[in-house]
Order: sequence, then C-alpha cells, then structure tokens
Amino acid sequence: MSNVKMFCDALPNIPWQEKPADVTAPVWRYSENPVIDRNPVEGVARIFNSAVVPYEGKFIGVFRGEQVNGIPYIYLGRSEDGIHWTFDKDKIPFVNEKGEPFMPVYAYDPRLVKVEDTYYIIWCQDFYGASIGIAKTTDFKTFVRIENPFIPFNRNAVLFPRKINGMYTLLSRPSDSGHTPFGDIFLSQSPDMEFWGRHRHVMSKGSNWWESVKIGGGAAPIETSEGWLLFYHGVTGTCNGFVYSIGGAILDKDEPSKVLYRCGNFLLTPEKWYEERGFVPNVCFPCATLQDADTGRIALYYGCADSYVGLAFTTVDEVVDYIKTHDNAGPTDHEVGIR
Ligand code: BMA
Repeated sequence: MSNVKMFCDALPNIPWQEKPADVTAPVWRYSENPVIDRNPVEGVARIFNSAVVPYEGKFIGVFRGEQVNGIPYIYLGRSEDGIHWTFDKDKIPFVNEKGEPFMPVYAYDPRLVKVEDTYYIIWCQDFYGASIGIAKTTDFKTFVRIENPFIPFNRNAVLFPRKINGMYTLLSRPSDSGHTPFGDIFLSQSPDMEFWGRHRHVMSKGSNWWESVKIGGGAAPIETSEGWLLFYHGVTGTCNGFVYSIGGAILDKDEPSKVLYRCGNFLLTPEKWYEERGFVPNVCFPCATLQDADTGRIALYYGCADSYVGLAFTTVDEVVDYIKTHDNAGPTDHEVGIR
C-alpha cells in the first residue's frame, strides 16, 4: 500500500474504530451508528447532513436540524469525543455585518471549513430561489453573514480549507430550485470571499451508473501528497426514486478543476437500516471529515436517509489506493474546464 501524506494537523483524539475483519470495502461504518438519532433536541425532529471540526481540544459542528414545523435550520453542536453530541436549543443567531439579526428564511446542508483563522459556514438557503449562503465566525459566538457567492440556483457548495494560488476556492453545483434531476460540480475562486469568478468545470455526472443523475461536493477536500482528496455524493435514479452514494476523487493540487483520479466504484452506498429507511430512503450524504496527519486516519460524517448522522472510517492510504486502482476518470474530468 502507498504512503500518502495528509497536509493537516495531528488529531490524536479523532473518533476511530479499526476496520472489521469481514469488511472488504475501503470505507467502514462505526458499529454504533447512527451517532445522532431522531428528536435530538426540543423542537427538532431530525438532524442529518451536518459538518464538524476540531475546536479547543474537543469538537464543534453545524447541524442541519429539521424543525417540527418542517423547516430546516442550522444548529450548533458540541462534543468531547466527536461521537456524542449536545445541541443548542436555539438556531445559530446569524447577524449582518452591522451586527443586526439577519436570519436566513431557511438553511440546510451546512459545511464548516476553517481557512486561516476564520471558520466559514456554507449552506443552502433562499435567495429568490435556492442558493448558497455563507457566514463567518472566529469564536462560535458571533456568526456574521457575508455576501451570497452566487445567483440562484445552486444547492450545494463546499469550500477548500486553504487559498489556492492566493484565491479562496469553492466547489458548487448549479441547479434548479428543487430536487434537481441534473448537475455537475463546478469550481469558482475569489480573492476576498465576496467576488467570485474564474469558474471552471470539475466533474460531470453520469460517467458511472451509481452517479448517473447528479453529483455534488461533500466534505471539504483534504490536501494530500497525491492532490486534493474529495469525498462527494453521486445520485442514481431508480423506479423508486433517487439513491445517494458516496464517491471519491483526487483533484490536482494547484489546478483543482483537473481531476487526476475518479473512482469508478462508490465508496459507500445505502445498506444499513438507518441509510435505507427514513424521511428520504436510500441516502448517504457526506458533509465533513476529521483527519489525523500522524496516523492517516479519516473519520467521515454523513447524513443518513435525511434522518440521522452516521460516522464511517478509512485511512488516507487505503482510500487513495482504492480510488487510483479503480480510476475511471474520463476526458472531461482531466480538462481544466474552460470552454
Ligand atoms: C438533496 C438535498 C439534500 C438531501 C438529498 C436527499 O437534493 O436536498 O439535503 O439529503 O437531496 O433528499
């Protein structure tokens, strides 16, 4: 097996479980999944599609909470071990740049990414149609919304954890306003997190059967000696509706719109009761990873059936090897993505 380096901090307290002897797949589930069950806090029926980071020796996260009135919002959660979580009862109190309350109409599928000294929350919200919202915080007490990066419609965005060639870099999936029956991953850059441009195509849907309908960024890419390791979601259609699986790709370090390797096989697909059964059956929706530079361990957080949060594990050596061995990147993947 290769010896791939991750350019990130050591995280000795990363949640972890060794790979069970009977698992042959490159990613394995936590035996006690789901880690967040239904009705986790008063007024919230389900938490799923959520993102976490290490913080002050513990863990903190932004969680998609479906309120009992059906409207999704983002809630803050804290954990000592990355597995057992407690949540604030109130929604994250977003403010505008003057410090005045500025709550989105609704908010879902949050990502949480630290770039330099600032934590950015990126989510899907209403902006005269589904679009991307961003807020920043340095202390998890004040959450300041900044300019929306894109006009509608776009329902899925993920920020890289550092500037690339001096530019903030965001993956997103332009779409229509609803449960889009199409979609590719694009990349956009910004010098200041306000003005976005240099748009590039990254990957198309459709090259593999399990991701034939649409794809979207998942966890913030992890910088490795092989390139940016991206866990993303891929959707296929069946006579009974969509199925969301987790895929893996490796993007060029300096020009991440170029896909170096793209796994022809899914890394994880709905198989367990909590992935197959729920508010929306057959959904595995990755939103975050934790990683430890010293051991190469990766813990992957994913939404399950729009009802629960699950945790899965791999190592950077194992997953990169698997992606490279099963590479099925096509010609449009390898392009810079300008036409
Ligand atoms: C997508 C998003 C996700 C959701 C998924 C499956 O379009 O809305 O929030 O998990 O559909 O319902």
